Amino acid sequence: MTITEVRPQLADTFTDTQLDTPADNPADTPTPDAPLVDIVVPVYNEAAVLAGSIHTLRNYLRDHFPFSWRITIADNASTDTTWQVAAALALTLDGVRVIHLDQKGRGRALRRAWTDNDATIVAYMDVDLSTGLDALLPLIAPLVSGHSDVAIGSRLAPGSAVARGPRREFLSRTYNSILHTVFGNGFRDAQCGFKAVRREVADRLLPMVRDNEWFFDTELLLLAERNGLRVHEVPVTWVDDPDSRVNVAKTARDDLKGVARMAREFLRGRGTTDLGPVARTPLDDDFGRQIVVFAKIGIISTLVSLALFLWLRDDTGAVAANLIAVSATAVGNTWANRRYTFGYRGTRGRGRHYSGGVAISLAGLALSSLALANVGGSLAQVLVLLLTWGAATVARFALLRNWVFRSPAAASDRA
Ligand SMILES: Nc1nc2c(ncn2[C@@H]2O[C@H](COP(=O)(O)OP(=O)(O)O)[C@@H](O)[C@H]2O)c(=O)[nH]1
Ligand SMILES: [Mg+2]
Repeated sequence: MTITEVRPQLADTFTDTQLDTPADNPADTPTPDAPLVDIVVPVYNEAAVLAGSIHTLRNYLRDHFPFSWRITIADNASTDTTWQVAAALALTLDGVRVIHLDQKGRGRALRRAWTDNDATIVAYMDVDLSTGLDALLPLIAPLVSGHSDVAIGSRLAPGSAVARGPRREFLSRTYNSILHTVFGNGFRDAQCGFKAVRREVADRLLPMVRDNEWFFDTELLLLAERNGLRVHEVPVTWVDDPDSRVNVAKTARDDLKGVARMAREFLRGRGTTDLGPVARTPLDDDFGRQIVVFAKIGIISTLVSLALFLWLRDDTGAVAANLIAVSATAVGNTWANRRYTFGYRGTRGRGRHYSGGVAISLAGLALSSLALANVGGSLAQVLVLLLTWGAATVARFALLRNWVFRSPAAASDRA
């Protein structure tokens, strides 16, 4: 793709009702004027700052941004003069348009503005311009090049510079730690009001996103990662604007409910979709990574099994203690290898994976039981166990890799 300076000529102003007619749905009828990037500015009762921010953003885009662009102001249900200000801006400024929704909710506004869109990349930023605009190009460029699918500003990534109050800082860090603990996600800041996504990716993911308010962002990111998409994180300079539309207590409650809902969905194997041509193709062979991750998981489950064995041996006898110790880690070991070593997340192939993994554990168990039955003495038993478990582990890796999780899995299988 060449980088050209294309000034958008669109200044369409349309309302919610108009958007519902197919002729007004630009996603269905791409126009030659379709910009590469559409930056949505969601607003709710922002009459005081809207014009200033749109001018600043527009001047920045005109003077510093190498791709073609459009600004979409997305107003829901403002009760001040936001709509009038927005409509006037759209009428007088090239490259600025406005949409209106009757119902509140920032997620709802983004969903609508991103769906009814003919741009290749859809983005959004908060109207208070808390994020320094110099982060915009690093946000968009990895999506233009195809390197990433989703890009987010981050106030918690190394290199970011953040000025905000202790309460917001604490809540943000706590929330993101909870996310990380529950989902093991790779992104650090789910809530920065500065994000972009390839529209073809948005088209696949948005129908799965249920939230229409503040949890919308988190849900989108979790779903992106779950479906094997790449999320690019850009450290930002953030100067907080204390004027806020957020009801912190309610939003925190809703966020926690959202986390619980997503955790339940993921545990049930849901949250994956057929990404079609948008899916990332897995590498043919990532043996080195697989074996190191497998070894880490193996060490943890061996330590757990060994502790159980030593704890139970005097009461149950060595053979029974071995049976319990190995059985106790068989399922967890298979779960971890399925997820981390071989990268499967959804339900597809799950039955086969678990029965294969557990069958291999049982074969290892038979081997170690036989050996145990023939030795006495505490040290000898531990040595025999480590040897037989070790041999079983080598066989386990070979069997998992070449049989149970035959690699490379098709992208849709991994999902
Ligand atoms: N369209 C729309 N935008 C909203 C809504 N609520 C908040 N916003 C916008 O979302 C952005 C972030 O809101 P803000 O109050 O600055 O959030 P904070 O920075 O987390 O305190 C601003 O541009 C708001 O105008 C809403 O219900 N609908
Ligand atoms: Mg703000």
